[in-house]
Amino acid sequence: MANRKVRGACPHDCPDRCSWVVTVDDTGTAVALNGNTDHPLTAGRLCTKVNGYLQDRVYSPHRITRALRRAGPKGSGQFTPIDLDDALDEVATRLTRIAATEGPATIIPFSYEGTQGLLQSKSMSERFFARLGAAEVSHTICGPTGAAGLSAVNGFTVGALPEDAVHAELIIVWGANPVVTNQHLWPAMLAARSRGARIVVIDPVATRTARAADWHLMPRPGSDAALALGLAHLVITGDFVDHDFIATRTTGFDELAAAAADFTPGRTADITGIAESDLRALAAEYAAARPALIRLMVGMEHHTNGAALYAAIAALPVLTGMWRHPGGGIAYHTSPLFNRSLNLDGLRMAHLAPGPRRRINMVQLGQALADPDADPPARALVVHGSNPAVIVPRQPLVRRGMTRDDLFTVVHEHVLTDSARYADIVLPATTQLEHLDLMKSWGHTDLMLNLPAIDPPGDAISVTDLFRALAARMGFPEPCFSDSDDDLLATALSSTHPHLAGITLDRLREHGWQRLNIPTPHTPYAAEFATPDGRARLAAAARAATTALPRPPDARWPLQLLSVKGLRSMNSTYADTTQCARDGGPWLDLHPDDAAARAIADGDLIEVHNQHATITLHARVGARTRPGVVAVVFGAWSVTRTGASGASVNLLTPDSLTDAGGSAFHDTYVDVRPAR
Ligand SMILES: Nc1nc2c(c(=O)[nH]1)N[C@H]1C(S)=C(S)[C@@H](COP(=O)(O)OP(=O)(O)OC[C@H]3O[C@@H](n4cnc5c(=O)[nH]c(N)nc54)[C@H](O)[C@@H]3O)O[C@H]1N2
Ligand SMILES: Nc1nc2c(c(=O)[nH]1)N[C@H]1C(S)=C(S)[C@@H](COP(=O)(O)OP(=O)(O)OC[C@H]3O[C@@H](n4cnc5c(=O)[nH]c(N)nc54)[C@H](O)[C@@H]3O)O[C@H]1N2
Ligand code: SF4
Ligand SMILES: [Mo]
Repeated sequence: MANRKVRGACPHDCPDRCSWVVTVDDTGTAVALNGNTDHPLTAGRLCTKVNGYLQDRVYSPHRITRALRRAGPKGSGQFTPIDLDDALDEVATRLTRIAATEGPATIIPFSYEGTQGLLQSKSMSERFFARLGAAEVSHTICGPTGAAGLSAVNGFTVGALPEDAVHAELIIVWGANPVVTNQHLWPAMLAARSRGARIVVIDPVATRTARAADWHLMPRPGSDAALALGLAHLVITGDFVDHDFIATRTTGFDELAAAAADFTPGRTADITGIAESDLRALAAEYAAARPALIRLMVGMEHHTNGAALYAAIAALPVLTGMWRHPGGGIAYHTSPLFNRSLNLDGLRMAHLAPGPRRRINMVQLGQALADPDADPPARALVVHGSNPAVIVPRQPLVRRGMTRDDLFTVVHEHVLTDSARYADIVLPATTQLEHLDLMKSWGHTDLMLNLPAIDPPGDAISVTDLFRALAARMGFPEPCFSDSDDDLLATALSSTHPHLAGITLDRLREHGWQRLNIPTPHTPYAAEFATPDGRARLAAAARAATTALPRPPDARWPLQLLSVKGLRSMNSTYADTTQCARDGGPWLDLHPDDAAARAIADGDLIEVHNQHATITLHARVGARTRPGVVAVVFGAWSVTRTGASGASVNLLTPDSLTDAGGSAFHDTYVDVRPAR
């Protein structure tokens, strides 16, 4: 029998959402995983991380294929394999008892973006926890802060489509690192460059994208609202504004002009650390481009004034009328196009909840877990598709909570992550090659079908099967808990929204993906904005002025720590792999002035410390950051595969919130010293 080819899609929390093809031999073994050559953005290429998916996850010797019961102290990683049925019985019995005696609100489900498949992450599990009346964890960590800032001005977050970058004459990559985090968009930017466009990067760190750009500006972290208002001031005083656009499509111009007037080039230069001459040059270049495109992603939102930064930036394409032009304006996430068109409510069935549910902000999971006097206290934690012991800020508190003996913890995983080590019961999860799923994208507009290619190894169970099995054991009578994965797929697609017109399951099966019905090029605000009166609200950008000033320095912790995404890891996924360990990291990027002041040389082992914790890393001394700013790749686990202690950066981050309730990861101040 010849090899079979099965179409699927990468499950990761990555805007590229690659389309892939799995080659399966006649023994049912996946022998190759390749990017789909038919998909325009994927263009036949996956990435460094996922090229290793077969050996690092699917067939990894470290993969969990049996259920495990804890056999040592929490966190020790000592487990005994048990039968899957026994494990499911135990989980069902414990959750039933906790719900009956302590109340269902003491049960905390924690899932995040390990897989972005709608079936695996947003269907049966959501129905189960709604029906149980468990606490509900708000997914605030990635995107909502930036989205709040953009929609405050535009009324909606979707702007230009990333691939329309090719039409731009100037591309400002503002607080984003596409060469690492959005690799399949970068070629569209390079195509624009080959047609004469310039690429400018605004980032306090000299990222790979910054190094590949035509011009790199390095502002002080968190000073971008001041930068945007300073540019707005130059655009207004230089009369680079689009008067007709302002008169017919906006409100609040006078408020914005008044607020921006305080951000003279001199003062803006003082606040941002960007030279006055550079500010003037950037404003002139921006205003002259037809059009200019600003690419925003997520990393920049992790400041206390995160939403304000995005709102201030949103003023620039409004003032200059950039939204009139294909490829002009701002490109941000495309996922709302799917959210509004697919039948997600039908998947989730939130109405199954017996009443209003307790809400916990995921940023403050540590408080919910560790506080014995919380009303109510946490009694169970059920994790799938996430690694809270690494990705949530203020880890000392999260881990203290996860160590509690009176907390029953279940983790559904591929490998023994930091979080899994704290579990009472670990359940083996299927990988993307072993389950069906429907995938939306937050970086393009193609809906994708992921077909299972191989059988799950051992006792590995999908998220949908896991929660069906628990619902059956717990006696939930609703027929929706018997829906098959095919039923769920049909539910997701049952919508009359025009974006889905012509998209059928048959077409998805045949091609692997289907583009939403969105006009190309996409000029969403050329005629009107998505606000009630159709006008952009410039007053929302003006309000950013009140939070635009940087925090005064603190002598105890003089260095601001930025934690950024890594080339060889996907958040904390793959941090355990040998390919990720290849460059010897994680490294702390340190400016030569800051290194010299502390007698630290390149490559030295150093301690990074603040009031929360101390972690040990190697210093990488160079001009990759501004003086006073240090940067580290986020995602390392505390316990690596070899058992050595790694350096999880979230041991140092606070659980303070952004102005839209997200995580202010970058609100982290530290000092460094040579390791003793
Ligand atoms: N290889 C890889 N790809 C990924 C991921 C990964 O872990 N690895 N993660 C995925 C996920 S979940 C996400 S959300 C995206 C994130 O994608 P990005 O947002 O592109 O990535 P980040 O590294 O979080 O942040 C981008 C940049 O913001 C900069 N920044 C921080 N503070 C400021 C500031 O105040 N001003 C300015 N101008 N810049 C600032 C940082 O220095 C950083 O270089 O990437 C996705 N893609
Ligand atoms: N300091 C700092 N912290 C950050 C960030 C930062 O930039 N700096 N970035 C933040 C951002 S933007 C994000 S999005 C979050 C990411 O946080 P998470 O979404 O939690 O990301 P991962 O660390 O990749 O953890 C996902 C886990 O899900 C598992 N998984 C994958 N597929 C499946 C499946 O099908 N079933 C089950 N049961 N499990 C599966 C993986 O093995 C992995 O361990 O981290 C946030 N934390
Ligand atoms: S992680 Fe991103 S770039 Fe890599 S294969 Fe998945 S979607 Fe493509
Ligand atoms: Mo993210």
